Amino acid sequence: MKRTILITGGAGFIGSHVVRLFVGKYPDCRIVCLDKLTYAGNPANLADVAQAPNFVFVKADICDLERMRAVFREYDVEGVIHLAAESHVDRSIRDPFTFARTNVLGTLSLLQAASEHWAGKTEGKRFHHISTDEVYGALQADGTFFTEATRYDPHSPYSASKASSDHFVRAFHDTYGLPTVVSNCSNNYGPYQFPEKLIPLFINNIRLGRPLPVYGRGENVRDWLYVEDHARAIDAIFHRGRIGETYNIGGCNEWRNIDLVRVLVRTADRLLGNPEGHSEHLITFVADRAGHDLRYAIDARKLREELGWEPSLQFEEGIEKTVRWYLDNRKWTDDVTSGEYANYYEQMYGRR
Ligand code: NAD
Ligand code: TDX
Repeated sequence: MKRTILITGGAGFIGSHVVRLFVGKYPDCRIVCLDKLTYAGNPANLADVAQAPNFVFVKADICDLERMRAVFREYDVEGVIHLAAESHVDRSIRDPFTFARTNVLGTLSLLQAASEHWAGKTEGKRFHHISTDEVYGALQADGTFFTEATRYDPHSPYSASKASSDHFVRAFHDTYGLPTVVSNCSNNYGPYQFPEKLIPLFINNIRLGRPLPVYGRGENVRDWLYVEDHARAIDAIFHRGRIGETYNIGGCNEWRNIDLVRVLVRTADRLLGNPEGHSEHLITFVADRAGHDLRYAIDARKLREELGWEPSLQFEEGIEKTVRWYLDNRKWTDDVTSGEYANYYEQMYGRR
């Protein structure tokens, strides 16, 4: 193997797509997927690459500094793509400490292990930190965008923890010369997303005839990107992005939640063979999320102009593929919504 790339959070939603892309595209690189396998991490997401000769799985907690040091030594890690995180805003409102621990202290452990292992020999090394557009706060519905120069203004415990981790990454670059790069992406959708997030939760609820809990009036706007396009952007930034830089990644694809939900209902009803409008009555307006950011929208010009990346899928095509995947893979959703998650769902939305 030519070199080892460590991908943290690789058993989660986006991480599994990044691992799949890298395992297939770089057969000469050893891809070490490190994951604690929290409720959001699922080995089934990696079933199709688990036997590949260049794939290694390590079950570990990024907060365990000694373990991170050992992993860097054992595999002589030369590149890191760091996705491991607690990622759900609603959970962060209920349990901010877990978010501070994993997202801040976990990132700090990895940075420390990388800077010790690479001390004095940073040539060819790279630490790519995966972050979110939520660190920039909220936009009004006024056509403005987040750029790489937008001031950080996080509102939720989740985005505050991600913002803090971003600051630590930049501090390690500026203080210790760690070769870092940061990317901030908008909302992802596609296969293998845990069904607590809007799109997979609603597809599952339509299938089961359960209410679709739209927060507030459904007027919040998100910029949606198909997950494989995010994975391709990470590939471009990890290999060709400039050290010390930040790259925004976005779909140029803004939707008000309520409009998106109507598209989901129409698409799922059609694919389920239901008459048009069959599941519309499931749309239920519920209490708004505390501190709910009104609008996110990314200006991804820097990524396009410097690295030539563009989203490849039209939204209609991406949504069709996504709804079809969840309907064709009911067992995947059923498996991850039983057990502990069933209790969580009940606490959040009440018994259905
Ligand atoms: P996810 O919740 O689906 O997956 C997170 C993964 O991290 C899981 O496999 C989990 O087991 C693992 N993990 C959690 N805590 C860990 C720990 N202490 N040690 C080791 N592994 C741990 O999340 P996702 O949606 O795939 O997001 C991945 C990354 O991308 C996150 O950093 C998130 O902030 C960022 N991001 C997500 C989105 C999005 O729309 N989902 C958008 C922009 C950025
Ligand atoms: O039941 C719901 N009802 C609802 O109206 C849920 C789960 C969500 N919503 C709304 C809240 C948001 O405006 O839908 C929008 C999308 O919600 P989520 O899927 O929870 O995503 P969001 O809060 O926007 O954050 C996501 O994108 C940025 C990811 O979860 C983050 O990890 C990522 O950083």
